[in-house]
Amino acid sequence: MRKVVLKLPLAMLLFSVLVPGGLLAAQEEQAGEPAVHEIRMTAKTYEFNPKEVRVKQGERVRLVIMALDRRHGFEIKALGINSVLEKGKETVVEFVPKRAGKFQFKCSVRCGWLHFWMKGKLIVEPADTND
Ligand SMILES: [Cu+2]
Repeated sequence: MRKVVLKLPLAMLLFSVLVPGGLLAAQEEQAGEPAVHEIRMTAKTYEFNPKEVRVKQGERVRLVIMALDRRHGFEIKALGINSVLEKGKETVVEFVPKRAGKFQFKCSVRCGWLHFWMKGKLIVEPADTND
């Protein structure tokens, strides 16, 4: 019986140590920091998933992209973004889209004969004007 009583607080302590991300997010919200729109993506020969990413003008966007099979790249020329995606790692690409529109993203590391077809679309919707 005594063992159980002793173990429970330890488990709770461990849990709070293991989830600092969640605690951090809560702190950010309290401080009035703008929310981050996080989107997880994967890249593999020859496609991005999702192929179409929808965000809002003026919001902070965080793309977390995992290259599954080899090194790829992620480029949005119009926004001056170009990152190398190392195989098996998550690459974080953060930006705030200033204007609405459709922007092509594509692989910027030659990854095979269909490399040039490895692309997708970022759709930036206009910021809400009715609030
Ligand atoms: Cu490529």
